[in-house]
Amino acid sequence: MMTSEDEIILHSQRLAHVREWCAERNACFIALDSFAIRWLTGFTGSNGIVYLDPDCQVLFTDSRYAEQAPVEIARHGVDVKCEIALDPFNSIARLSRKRDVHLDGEKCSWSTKEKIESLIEGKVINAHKFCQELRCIKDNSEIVKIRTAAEITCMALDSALAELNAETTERELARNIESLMIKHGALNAAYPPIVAAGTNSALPHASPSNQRICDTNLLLVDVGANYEGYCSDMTRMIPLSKLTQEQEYASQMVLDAQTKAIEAIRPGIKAKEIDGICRDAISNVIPGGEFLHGTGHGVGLEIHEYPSINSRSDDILREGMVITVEPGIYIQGSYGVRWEDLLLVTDSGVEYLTNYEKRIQVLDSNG
Ligand SMILES: [Mn+2]
Repeated sequence: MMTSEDEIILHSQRLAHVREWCAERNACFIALDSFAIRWLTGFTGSNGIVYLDPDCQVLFTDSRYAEQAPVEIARHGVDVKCEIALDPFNSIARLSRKRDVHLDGEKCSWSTKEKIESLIEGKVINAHKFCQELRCIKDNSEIVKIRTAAEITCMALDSALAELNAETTERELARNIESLMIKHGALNAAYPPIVAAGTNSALPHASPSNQRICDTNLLLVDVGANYEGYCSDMTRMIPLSKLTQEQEYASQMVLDAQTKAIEAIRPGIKAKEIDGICRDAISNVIPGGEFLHGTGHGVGLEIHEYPSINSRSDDILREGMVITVEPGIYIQGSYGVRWEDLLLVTDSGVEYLTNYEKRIQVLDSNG
């Protein structure tokens, strides 16, 4: 895979940005998780640590990646020093001198924290908020990848549904969607697809079962592809045969709530306001129907990233964020409805990254 000129500049800029942040507080920064490491350096291996301070940038990894790591780093145009080390913490302690070491506390095990603390002279400081903010505004190369992941998802869902027959089970459809995504260029599914027919749709995170889909009248599909590390996320309701009046009403109400919330999105709006619009629009519209989760989340290298769109969130939406809006109503033991789209926050509103049809009801047999 070729790396564009833009991307080469981007990775160097990202590293420079974090090192400037270090310089401002005379501190060091380490990235321990593969997502942050990939974002900073382009290295895609499963094990490594990126160490940054105002004067130095090092990627530590193990001998399995002795060949891959320098190649990937060079391809992304960053002059990170690559060191193969079984135990990099002594080196990190030496490099850090008396400075504090900042890291993402959400990505660091307790034992790793204790180990670093025992070796360094400075303190270990949780820089979780800084790490979240680093990646929440997507640059052009990231948006292109996320948009491609979304397009692949839509193509795969379309083909998989066209092949649906009376025998197809939830598990088979989930598998078919996944393999079609790979056929269309995805690395894999961004998360295990949720394929929930009939009563299973009442569970927001149902595991696909051996139930035959066409024995039921409605299907919930929550799928996303991973394209070059970047995720997409989308949920569609598929009417299989005539929905009951209540199901049709629930589906329409959730879709209307989603549309209304999306129309309100603009830079500067509070995430909790978007959540409130959905919650106000769908609470108590169906007897026994509950909205069991938050309205949405950021998407990028990880399927769930900053910001969070729920009633407890203090996050503010900003231009360049990629987020989901996914209200749902679930009636225990009966059925559930959720509509989810992936959206890019623009300077004045949003751009839909998932463009897949939304059909509430099956076409009348005589119409
Ligand atoms: Mn989602």
